[in-house]
Amino acid sequence: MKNYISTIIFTLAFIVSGSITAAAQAKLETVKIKTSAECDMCKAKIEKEVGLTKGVKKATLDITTRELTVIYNPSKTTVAKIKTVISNAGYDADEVKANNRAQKKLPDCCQPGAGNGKCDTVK
Ligand SMILES: [Cu+2]
Repeated sequence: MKNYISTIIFTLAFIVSGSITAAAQAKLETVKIKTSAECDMCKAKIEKEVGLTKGVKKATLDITTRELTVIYNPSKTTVAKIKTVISNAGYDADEVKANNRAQKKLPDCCQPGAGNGKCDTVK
């Protein structure tokens, strides 16, 4: 009887751990998107907006290359959707241009070409 129970427990544990592993391995993809980020403030904003997007696991922006690396679940979102999020935040995303109104709302130092890390001096 004791063996019977431990066999059941072992089998259940095996099944549970198997499905957890399967879920964790849900196929993730990585995409690099060129943005018009100018400074750390832009970096923080883009990483936050994209990071909160459904299906996005991780978003990291390298401010020296302006490239955003996004790890996402392709069954939950698309690259086009991610680019739209970036555009709506006020930044270019590859071929997708920044949403004009959102871009105008950005601080002066975050406007395209204004950069040079001046955002740090803004209140
Ligand atoms: Cu900025």
